[in-house]
Formats: sequence, structure tokens, C-alpha cells
Amino acid sequence: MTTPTDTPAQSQTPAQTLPRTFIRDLGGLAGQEVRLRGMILSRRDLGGLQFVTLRDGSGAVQGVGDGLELNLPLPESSVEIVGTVTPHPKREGEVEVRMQAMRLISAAAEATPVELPKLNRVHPDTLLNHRAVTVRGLKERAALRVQAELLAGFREALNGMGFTEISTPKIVEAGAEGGANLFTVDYFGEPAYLAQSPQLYKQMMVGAFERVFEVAPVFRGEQHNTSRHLTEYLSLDAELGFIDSEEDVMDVETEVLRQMLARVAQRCAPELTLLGATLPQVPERIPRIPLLEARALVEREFGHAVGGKDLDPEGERLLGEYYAREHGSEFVFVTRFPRVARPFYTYPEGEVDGVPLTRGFDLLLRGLEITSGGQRIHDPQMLAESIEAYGLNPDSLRGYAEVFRYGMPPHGGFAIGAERLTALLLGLSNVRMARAFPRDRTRLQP
Ligand code: AMO
Repeated sequence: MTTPTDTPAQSQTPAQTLPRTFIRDLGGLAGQEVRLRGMILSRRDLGGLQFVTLRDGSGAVQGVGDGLELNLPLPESSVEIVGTVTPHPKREGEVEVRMQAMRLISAAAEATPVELPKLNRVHPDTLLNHRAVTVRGLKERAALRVQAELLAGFREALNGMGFTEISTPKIVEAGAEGGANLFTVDYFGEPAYLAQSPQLYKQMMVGAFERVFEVAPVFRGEQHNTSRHLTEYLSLDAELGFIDSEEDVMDVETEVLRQMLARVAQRCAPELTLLGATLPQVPERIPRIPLLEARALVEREFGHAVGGKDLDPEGERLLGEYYAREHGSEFVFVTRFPRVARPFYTYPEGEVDGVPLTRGFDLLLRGLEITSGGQRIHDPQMLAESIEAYGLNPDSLRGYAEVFRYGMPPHGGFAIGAERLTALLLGLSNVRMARAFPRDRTRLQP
């Protein structure tokens, strides 16, 4: 084990009584003596001159020692450094710390499996296999830091708009979203499922609070291994009563996104710079286009004909490209989804060319879906008919359907996939990097 020797200067000097300074606060302290604590991201000993990059929870800084009598410990060792803040000789506006002493707090027993300052050269699978330690990399943690501010912004915006935070079961008797991607749980010998969405519960809670939101993981047994699918992801859900139509829901989501991004812009400048990310503008009114028109548009503008009931990923990409170019908006709402492409709870809305439509919408950002939402059915008779039309078992939806007989206002809501939003804002190529410990078809570790 490498044990650095404490320099005599460090023993009983006033430096020891210095309070700890966090790296983020060093900027205004040039000329002052500080005491830092952190982990060694990298280190070099150049014949008597010692260089370390120290990382604490708030940032990273270079420390320089001249002839310090110490053996630099392995990277990721925890140390305390006492030194003087000085302007960085090469990087305008930055500071470094001239180290007088370094004390080892907790030594790393082994070198990390990959070098944390060089993660951009490492294969993503290797990064994820060693995620417990690679998540310490400056860019990897920056993405999660931005996500934390997005979540705080989501809560702050909705709290400010009179929403109440709720917490609903993740072990459920029936799926909310349909499809074959339910995870089964053995619930004392009976089958139960992991919640695909808080959908049914957030609707029920509209009856209590009128405006509700939830931030919680949801589970989807996605068979496909793509760069935008996880089997466990963080769903940012909102639901509100007394709407006139889904237009009100889109207005609320627009305002929530504006506040979320404003918070990130204000608090995450270092992270955005580190990641080379530019935040999109949230327009006053995000453009809205009905799905059938969107399909016609990508065919007309790009010659891309879409089969099936939805827009395919390429169609979404092209639509995003079109609205960015022609309307200067990186966001676009796709509205009036056909009934076959939406779950049973979606409010039906007329038909075009024999295709029954709904008041359901998606929101695309930079050509990828980040949200689904819409107005919901609140009339008990209409709901019973929908459950039947979708071939669902009314018994498994009993507790949900019941509440509509006791009275519900017209309502609707939306859910944002937190990892997709984070990845798109930051230009991450894979949603896995927007989750500390991603779960996918083949990954349950670490
Ligand atoms: P939906 O199923 O479209 O709608 O999901 C909402 C949003 O969640 C994200 N998302 C995913 N992210 C990562 N991995 C996945 N496997 C995954 N699946 C979905 C997407 C998507 O837009 N109850 C409705 C929402 C509502 O109407 O309020 C729902 O869950 O960003």
C-alpha cells in the first residue's frame, strides 16, 4: 500500500483549523490558503513536481506540489490537501492549488479497471460493466447531475402550479399500458406485475387533489436492445383535472419544460460546457401536428412512407428535422393519434378516412419521443365500452373503473421519460448513460 508521508508543515499548523472548502468555490479565493478533501482523479510525479487532479462532489481542480515529500497514492484514493489558490498558468479564468501538504484519508487498494480520465476511449459495454466506478468520471456524473436538476425543476414547476406529489404502487394487479412487456412477480403464489406506468393511479388521485405528479421508476420488459429503451426507467408523470381538452395538457407540459430547462441553464453551466451541450429553446407555443398529417408531411417532404399505425423512428427523426428547419423548434407535439396506437384509457376523438382517432399526443425532441400524454376517458359508460373494445379483462381493472362511477372531472396528463430527455438534451448517444445503474435485456449488474 502506498502511504504518503505527511509533510511537517501539515502537523500542528493553523491550516488544520481551516474549514473545508469545496472545489466549486475556489474561483474567488486566489491568494488564499484552503483545505480541500476529495479523491485523486489522476496524478503524475515529474521528478519532484507533483500534479494531481482532485475531484470532490462539487468539481475538479489541479493541485501542484513542488518537492513535497510524499508518494502519490493510487487514483481514487481519498485525500486532504492544504494549499494556496493561484490563477492557472495556462487556462484563463481558472485556478489551481499549490499544495503544501497532502494527507491520505482512505487509500485505494487497487488501480481502477479503466482510467477514469480516459473514459472516452473505452467501449460503452466496458463502461457499463464497471459502472459503479466509471460513474465517477467527470462527464458520466455530469449527465446525472443535470438529470438531478431536471427532476428538481420538474418538481419545482409543478409544485408552483398547484400540483401535489404522489407515490403509487409499483406492484400491481394489471398493466396500464397494454402490450406484452409486463414483468411478472410471484406475489405469495399469485401472479402480480411490476408497474409499467403510474397511469391508472395518477388518474384516480385526480379525484383527491385535482393536480398530481409523481417521479418514480417504472418497468417494461422490452425485448429489443436499443439505444432508447431501458427495462427500468424514471417516469416523470403529471395529471390534472378540469381540462377542456388535451391542448391544456400540452400547455402545462410546455411551461414545465421551460422551467426545467431554465433551472438547468442556471445551475449546470459547468456540466453543459464539459459535455459540449446546447440546450434547446422552448418556444412560447410548441408546434402541434396531427399524426396523420405528420405522416403525410414526411412522405411529401422526404419521400419517407410510413407503414403501421404510428410514426416509425425514421419518420420521427425527419419530422424533428423539418420543424427545426422550417419553424426553428426542436420540439414538436404530434397529436390526434389513432385509437389503435393508444391505450384503452385515451379519450376518443372522431375519425378521419375511417380511422378512429384520440386526444392522445406525443412530444418529440430532436426527432425522438420524450413524452406521451393526452386527455383520458372520464365517463364510466365510455370507459366500460373502451375496456371491452380493447378486449381487456374488466375484472382486473375493477378498482380503477369503479372510481369513475363516483364522479371524475375531465382530465389528462403526460409522462416524460427522464433518461430520454436527459440524453437528448446532452447529446448522449444512449439512454443507458442517463441512468446511474441501467437495466436492459441483458444487464442486471452492477
Ligand atoms: P409511454 O408508454 O409512451 O406512455 O411512456 C412515456 C414516456 O416514457 C419513455 N419511455 C421509455 N424510456 C426508456 N425506456 C423505455 N423502455 C421506455 N418506454 C417509454 C418515453 C415515453 O415517451 N401512461 C403513459 C403516459 C401518459 O399518457 O401520461 C405512458 O406511460 O420517453
